[in-house]
Amino acid sequence: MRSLILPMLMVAGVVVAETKPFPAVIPNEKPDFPISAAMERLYDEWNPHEDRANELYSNFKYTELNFKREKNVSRRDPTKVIKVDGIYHVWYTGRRTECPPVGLKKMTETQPGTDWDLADIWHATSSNGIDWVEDAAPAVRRPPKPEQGHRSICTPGILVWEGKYYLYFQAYNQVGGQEYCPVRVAYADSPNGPWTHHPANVVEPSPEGTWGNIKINDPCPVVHNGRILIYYKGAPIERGPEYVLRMQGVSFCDNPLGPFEASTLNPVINSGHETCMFAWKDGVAALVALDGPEKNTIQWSPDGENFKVMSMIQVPPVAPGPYCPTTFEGKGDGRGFTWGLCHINPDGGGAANESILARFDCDLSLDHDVPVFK
Ligand code: AAL
Repeated sequence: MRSLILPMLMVAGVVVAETKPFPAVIPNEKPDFPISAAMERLYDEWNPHEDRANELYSNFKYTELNFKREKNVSRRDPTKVIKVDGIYHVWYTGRRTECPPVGLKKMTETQPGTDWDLADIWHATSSNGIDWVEDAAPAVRRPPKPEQGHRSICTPGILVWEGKYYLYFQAYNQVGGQEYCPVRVAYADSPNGPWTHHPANVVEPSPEGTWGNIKINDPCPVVHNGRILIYYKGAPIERGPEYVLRMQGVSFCDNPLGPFEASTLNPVINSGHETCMFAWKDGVAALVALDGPEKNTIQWSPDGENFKVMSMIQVPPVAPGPYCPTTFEGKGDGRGFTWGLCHINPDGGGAANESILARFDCDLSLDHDVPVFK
């Protein structure tokens, strides 16, 4: 609300606020003379000192990873990076097939429909976060038929909880536009495995007729207030323009093997494609990219359910997996991150080509004395 002690002018009996030119030195406080709607917003919604003073704003720099590009080999949707005994670890969707994706109508038992079809979960390690070495075989393989996920397991999210490791992933029996896809989990005592498939679904699509009733994509675990939160993208049956696709919800549990209980407020993010949530101060932040009216923003929520847009970002990483250890500490002191891995579709088509992994560098960290990439 505009201050009540505005300088007033009497014009033909009508009281109007005195206008003034906007000063060259941007005032710290909202001026008490008329300003435009954009300048009102600058004070009410944003920060008069621009994004350089905004801790949740950053630019992003990209570097391709050192993996050799091979025909019909795809790497995408990396987890967060974790560091254990001085070694960085990441997991991702890995596809090695006899041909490129042939589309949903032509796919066969051995020919993939999409880039994430006929996939397993692969693992790579690094001593410096720059040079990566991929294991010789998948870390978690598709389970045998008829177990859920026998066609493809993909788009993993890592959780470190009480000294154990949990990989959540999309589990498809059939990949396609309208196919049922719950989240499953595999667990291990070491990041090097061996991994054991948990035999039940841990996050189910939401009930018939609701926003996430077909698939749960991109499971993204965060620890907040002593609980495990799994964020995900939901997809309803596509029945025309009234359906807003690609919103994100959250489920809670105290046990990493679930079953997770959905927030009654879902969806909690109205935009975005792949999920990227991380602990920030005593709440949860989300990097929201690619789709929806609030794409290319960073948002924050004190409770993990009610998010506010904090910054607008340019060229954000796609499917980001940041290195942010505080995300699993659950101490209410999330410190953010300065780098991570993401994927790129160098040939343009998201579902029809091989993807590659890249490293991004940024400054979404509370631990930098001197801001970089702002
Ligand atoms: C990804 C994710 C989900 C989608 C597809 C594979 O980047 O959003 O996992 O289903 O693309």
